[in-house]
Amino acid sequence: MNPQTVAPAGAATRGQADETATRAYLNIIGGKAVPARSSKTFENRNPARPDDLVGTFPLSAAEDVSDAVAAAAKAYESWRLVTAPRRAEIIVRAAEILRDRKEQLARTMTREMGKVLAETRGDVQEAIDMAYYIGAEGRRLFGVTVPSELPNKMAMSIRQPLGVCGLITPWNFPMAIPSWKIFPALVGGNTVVIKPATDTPASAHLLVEALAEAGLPDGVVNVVHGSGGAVGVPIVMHPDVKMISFTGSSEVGKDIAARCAPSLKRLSLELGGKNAQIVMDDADLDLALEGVLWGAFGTTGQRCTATSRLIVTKGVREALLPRLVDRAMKLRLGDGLDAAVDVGPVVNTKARDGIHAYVEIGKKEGAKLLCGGSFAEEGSLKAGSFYHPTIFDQVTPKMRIAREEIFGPVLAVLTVSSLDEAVRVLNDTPYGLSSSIYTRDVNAAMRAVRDIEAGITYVNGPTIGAEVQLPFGGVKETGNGHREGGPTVIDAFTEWKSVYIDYSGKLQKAQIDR
Ligand code: UN1
Repeated sequence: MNPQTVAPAGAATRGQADETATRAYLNIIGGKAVPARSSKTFENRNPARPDDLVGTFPLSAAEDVSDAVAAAAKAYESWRLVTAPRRAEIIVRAAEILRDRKEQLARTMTREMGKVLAETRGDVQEAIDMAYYIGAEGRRLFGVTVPSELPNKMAMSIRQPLGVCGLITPWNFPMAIPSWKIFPALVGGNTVVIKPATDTPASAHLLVEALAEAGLPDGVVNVVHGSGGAVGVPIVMHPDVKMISFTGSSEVGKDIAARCAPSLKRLSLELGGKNAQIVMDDADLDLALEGVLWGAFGTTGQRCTATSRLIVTKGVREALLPRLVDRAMKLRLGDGLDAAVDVGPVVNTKARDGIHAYVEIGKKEGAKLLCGGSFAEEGSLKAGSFYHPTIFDQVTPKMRIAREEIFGPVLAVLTVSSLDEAVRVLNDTPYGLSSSIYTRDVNAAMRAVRDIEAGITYVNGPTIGAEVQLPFGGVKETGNGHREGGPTVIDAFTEWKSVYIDYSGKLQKAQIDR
């Protein structure tokens, strides 16, 4: 091993502005940049142009996780005693660094996972927003003070850190989602071991380098690169990791939950979605059209919040569908670094195969393919993992393409006769993350807000675009009741302690002295 000091990392990250540069990334453990103990590495390539090697990363294993957890546990002893406002100041400084470096970070992100530059700028912005939001939390971290039933006695509750938090993050929001977890963990006084997705290891790494540059003490955040099986599982199973926060598929989430169950380890899960946009007869159809195009095909359909079902009433379907198909077919596919491109590649060829398998399932189930349904291989697209925006009509609620998360540019259209039926169909999946209704009828909108089973409901907006200051998460198999974002994220990353201070000078007995 040849450890190098991580901070300051400005020179290394500035190198990323060169869109052909390849960087050899290392793990970050105890403030040092270190290779995997095995010295093995893996590559991260651009899904639009696989000859573009973005970086090489350590292919780590359980022994590297042990080193990282030991560093985080050591750092916890002093980090927990740094006051919350001082912890928050470091997060705010990191926000300033990210803001100054936004363009180059966005470009690296487009290279590593494909989404278009406007969206990767948004992803970095979401991390900046979260840093400022959570930065202010450093001077709140509210507890409650309440009256005691006994005289001369004070009763209050305070928040305490948990210890070492293990964070496992996905590739579709490579900086935003790590920021949703790292910043609240830090402001709460915890230390962190993070395993970023192997498809997008650079963005989370650069985020942690910004924190180091902002003055975060060594060992407070440690990055271990590698696969879910070799790195994620040892993080989950490590007895010194007190809490796990995971965003990804419901299948993996359930596996993690089972692994946490024997020790009752705290676990915050953000999992799958099968989000729907309802369009009622009285909707502004121009607006609904823009909404569904953005919700279904933005991020190439690879958001947890993506619109994967369009539920239309009979009165508007004939007016809406031809226009939707026409616009979907006109979306320009290509390298997300090109400003003229609307839709980038899907994250890798395995994901593209999985999307295509669902399209075949949809056809077999009897749904009618209106557009797309194939790999996009025209001209320069051939080298990358591109998929044509796809729309299925005549989908029924029991079809697999109406129920299962596809995580790609595939939209299923279901037709209904009433608001009640629309809400029933919307609710008829195992998931409950995001949802939307387009209507001009305030009564219909309010009933939808009341009756839809989802963590997020938009009125006259698409299913995507959550803001950091509101709770983010879902019901049913989308999660386990925690919320990221908003004040609620603090609950996931802190433990309540109730404190009673008796200044009566005598033994007082609650419930008995009365
Ligand atoms: C995700 O897809 O996991 O609400 C996150 C949105 C984004 C975050 C999506 N702000 O669409």
